[in-house]
Amino acid sequence: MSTLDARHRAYQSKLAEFGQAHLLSFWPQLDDQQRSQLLDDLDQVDFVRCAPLINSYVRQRPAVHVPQHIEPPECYPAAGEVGKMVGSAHPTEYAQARRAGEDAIHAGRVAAFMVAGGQGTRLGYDGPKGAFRITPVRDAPLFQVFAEGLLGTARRYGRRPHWYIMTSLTNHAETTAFFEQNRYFGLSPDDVTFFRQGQMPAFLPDGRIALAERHRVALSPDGHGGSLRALADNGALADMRRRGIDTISYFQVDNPLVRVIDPLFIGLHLVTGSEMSSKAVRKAYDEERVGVFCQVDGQLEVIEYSDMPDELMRARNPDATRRFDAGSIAIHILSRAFVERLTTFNSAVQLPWHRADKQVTTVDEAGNQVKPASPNAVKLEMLVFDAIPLARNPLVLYTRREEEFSPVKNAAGVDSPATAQRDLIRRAARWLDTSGVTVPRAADGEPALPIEISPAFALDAADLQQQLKTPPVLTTGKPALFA
Ligand code: UD2
Repeated sequence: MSTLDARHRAYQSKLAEFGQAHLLSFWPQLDDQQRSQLLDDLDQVDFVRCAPLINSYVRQRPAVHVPQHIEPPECYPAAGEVGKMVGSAHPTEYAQARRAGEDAIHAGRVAAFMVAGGQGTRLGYDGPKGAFRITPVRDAPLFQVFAEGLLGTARRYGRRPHWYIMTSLTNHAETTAFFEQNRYFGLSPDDVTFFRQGQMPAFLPDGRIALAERHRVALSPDGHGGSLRALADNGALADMRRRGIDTISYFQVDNPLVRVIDPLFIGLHLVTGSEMSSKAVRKAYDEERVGVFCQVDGQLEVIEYSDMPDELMRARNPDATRRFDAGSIAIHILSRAFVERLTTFNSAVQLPWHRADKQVTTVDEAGNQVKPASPNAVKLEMLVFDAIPLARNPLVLYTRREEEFSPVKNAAGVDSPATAQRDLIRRAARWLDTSGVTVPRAADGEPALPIEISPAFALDAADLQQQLKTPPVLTTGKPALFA
């Protein structure tokens, strides 16, 4: 019997046991290559893990837990807005925290961790999102911006942090090839570790796993919450232990303004004994599509924008400011020991699953592909911020949006390449202003030239001031590059 036949037989009984025998219904019509592809897809499915989820999340909607008390949390103010931390519970000064962060970076205890396994559907870009070109002068891709953040960190703090990058099955090969083609953007291949996240199948409402084609299971990444398990399963946590890394700086692939390694944030995390720390910005408007930090029945949590009760989303304080104003920008520091605690086999914690009803291309009984006009399938995802309530001493640090957050989500309009580029230019102009450089401006106050500051050249305004030996002369309309 061929290996293919043996695998087929094994799956025949396994799928029957799990009520998923339909996945092999087109077997007789498939050629050997397709058969092998189908079996490979089935290998990606953890049937034991899926079985209980089908009952509790797919066939019925999970019961919505309505919290009793939702309050705004206490957050650390943005650096620059207040000199000292608030509250008697946090007497340490920011300067001291920043030094602790710098020491940890210098000692090689900190790694960068980027989640880049998403499908980037909204942007409509065909390829890994990090390959999307974003900077205003060099047209450099997102990946390059982050790589240069690490080069700038090495220049400033004397140590180049290791970079872990989570991809998914669909974009892994393209991502690694892009780094190779671009010679790792000045990093060394030894500085970067890529690994793939887990996959989950899409389910039909009756609990059957959907086929995307006659020989393909409808699989998609299991959400950025899958990153914690993926760090463990792919040996990244063990690798960190070997390298002496105990602190993980987590960010998303879509935000070119991110500070990939921020000494103040890292230091606050360390001096307060936090296991998971998060950055927030003040929300731009009530309906902004960011999760909101809340104190839920006494515990710090993120409530996703789609789950936030309308009256709370719009609630105001007596002074007319927004009551729930701390928007999550998906930047976190995690202690390695915390991720180990959540993922170690004996005491592994399952993050909750989130159900999303999606339009998924499937096949009909004759094997023809069907593109649905409305949601026809259920996808399940884990979200990384669901780890916050499991952490000891979690904290939230406000930061200034214009300095650190302008994501590329949509092809046009809000959170698009155009707004991210505008914000990169505005930030560069502000940093130059602080350094005493005259920035030509148009009548509306916007910088009158494209400006780009590579994070390898300067990480923030103070860094730029030090780096500029002679003040440059900027000319209207003439692109200015600091790299
Ligand atoms: C996320 C947050 C939102 C806010 C916003 C800030 C959720 C549900 N919402 O919104 O509260 O903080 O970001 O920009 O998280 N990814 C993976 N694997 C996956 C899914 C996603 O690596 O399976 C990565 C993806 O590549 C990207 C990031 O996670 O880097 C964000 O994913 P998204 O675009 O689905 O999140 P979004 O915009 O709904």
